[in-house]
Amino acid sequence: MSRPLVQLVDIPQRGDARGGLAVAELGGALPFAVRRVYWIYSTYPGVSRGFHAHKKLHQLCVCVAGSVRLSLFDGRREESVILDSSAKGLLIGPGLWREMHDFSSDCVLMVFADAEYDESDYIRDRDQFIRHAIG
Ligand code: T46
Repeated sequence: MSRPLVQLVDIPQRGDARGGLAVAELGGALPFAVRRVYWIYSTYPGVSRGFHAHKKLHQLCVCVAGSVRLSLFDGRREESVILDSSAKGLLIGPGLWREMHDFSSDCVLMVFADAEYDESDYIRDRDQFIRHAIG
């Protein structure tokens, strides 16, 4: 049985009578030390993003508002997941082609990464990715 591509982690919820509060910390929801955080928001209707893989980067994606569908492809299998809760994070390691589709207009996708931005870590050509993934 092969390992699932979609790896979801629970984000502890510490909300109370005042409202919500979610925590992603090292050793908890975060399995790596964070060196960069970015967020994707105000995505225009019908737009899809991603269409690349990373050679080394590890990331945790949390949809803190709205919803988005993420699809992951390892060169052989494809799996898809809808992120619509700040209580779940999607871990994406290296060697996975990712695409983001169906952004809601209010979607805010927050991404925690274990390295600074480095364009040389990206594989943006799908055929090149497949060769890289399955040899
Ligand atoms: C990923 C998915 C989930 C930077 O200068 N610094 C950054 O930290 C990032 C993330 C991007 N950029 C630049 C590079 C491009 O010129 O911003 C522009 C848009 O980046 P990109 O087209 O790669 O964005 P997405 O939404 O397709 O992919 C992003 C991340 O780049 C990627 O690592 O896994 O979100």
